[in-house]
Amino acid sequence: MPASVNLPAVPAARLGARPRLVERYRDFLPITPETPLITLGEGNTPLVHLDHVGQRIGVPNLYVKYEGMNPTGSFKDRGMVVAISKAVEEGAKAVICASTGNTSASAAAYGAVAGLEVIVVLPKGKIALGKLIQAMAAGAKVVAVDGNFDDALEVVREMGEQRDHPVTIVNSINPYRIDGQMTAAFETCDDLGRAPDILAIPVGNAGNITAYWAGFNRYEAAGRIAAKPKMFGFQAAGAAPIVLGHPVEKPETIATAIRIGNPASWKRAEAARDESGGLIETVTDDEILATYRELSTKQGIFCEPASAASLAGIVKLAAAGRVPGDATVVCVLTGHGLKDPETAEKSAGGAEAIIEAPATTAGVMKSLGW
Ligand code: AN7
Repeated sequence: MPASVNLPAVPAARLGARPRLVERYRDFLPITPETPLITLGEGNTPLVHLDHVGQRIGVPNLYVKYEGMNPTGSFKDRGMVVAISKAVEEGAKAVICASTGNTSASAAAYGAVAGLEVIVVLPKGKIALGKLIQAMAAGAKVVAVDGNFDDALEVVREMGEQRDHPVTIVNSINPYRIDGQMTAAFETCDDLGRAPDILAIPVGNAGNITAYWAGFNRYEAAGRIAAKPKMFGFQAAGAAPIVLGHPVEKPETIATAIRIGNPASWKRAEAARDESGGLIETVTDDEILATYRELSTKQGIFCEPASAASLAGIVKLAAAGRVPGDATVVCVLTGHGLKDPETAEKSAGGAEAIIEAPATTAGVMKSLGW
């Protein structure tokens, strides 16, 4: 018998130590015996206590859920693993999404392993470099359109409706995306042993705030938690349609991931806010970048700018006395810092921040001023 037929299976006990996301939360997901088991090891992301920042702002029970630790570096993998698995189950050959970058990186990776054709429609020139490269590396067809995310999503909606070339949309208007993303709320509760008092989250297309709120509701209904958190959503000041109460024609922010002027899940974000007694407010690019730097330099956590909006919002509200000091607060850090190397480099002082020296001990010591 050829050796390849005899490859040992991964021992069951080892799989049990770090169960697949869709297996761990199977009871809450639309998984059937026919759903293929596609996985890249998504979920199980760290809940990290923010000692330094928590002390500084007077909220000692402050945590981040570091979603940058997912396989493609963002929370999108939780929903994408379900959306792609269901697409395969339902016989799809091609998937498509509009994206500010992370959805496309995730769709490209999961589409690749599932053997699907992947088309990603992106706002030209507005995608952080790491995300663009990820989609290209995975072999997705990358289409850059002369418009913003909202324009790209409109195109994708229409592409999903035409019948000449059947294609499944994997944006968060696909309900399986929301189903999968609920698992982040489940993990947060399982790790804390309860729900947080406040869940802070960046809001772009508003799929994630919708998913967390659905997740907390499902967990409460199942008797796993006794109470639900207040949902605190944060939009970038230059891309804040929900806060303003009307679409923003030309959204602008350094946080390109949430540069969205007309969120698809607008109404559901408002419902999460109102049903939970929470809020959706703005943070400026300066506030986002200050928190982004503090996370890196004081906590060792490197996230992308959009992610820092959640903690930036809590920092701002705490300074205004609007976060109780005894509250357990979880801020979702949605994506990894390596996604946007250009902003990271600029924020850290650019090439000038690098000390040049001869390749000798004496030379390096001298350059350090020792
Ligand atoms: C890092 O990839 O919309 O409110 O096309 O990448 O669920 O849209 C990304 C969104 C927050 C906002 N943080 O989440 C896309 C896209 C990061 C993100 C959001 C996004 P939603």
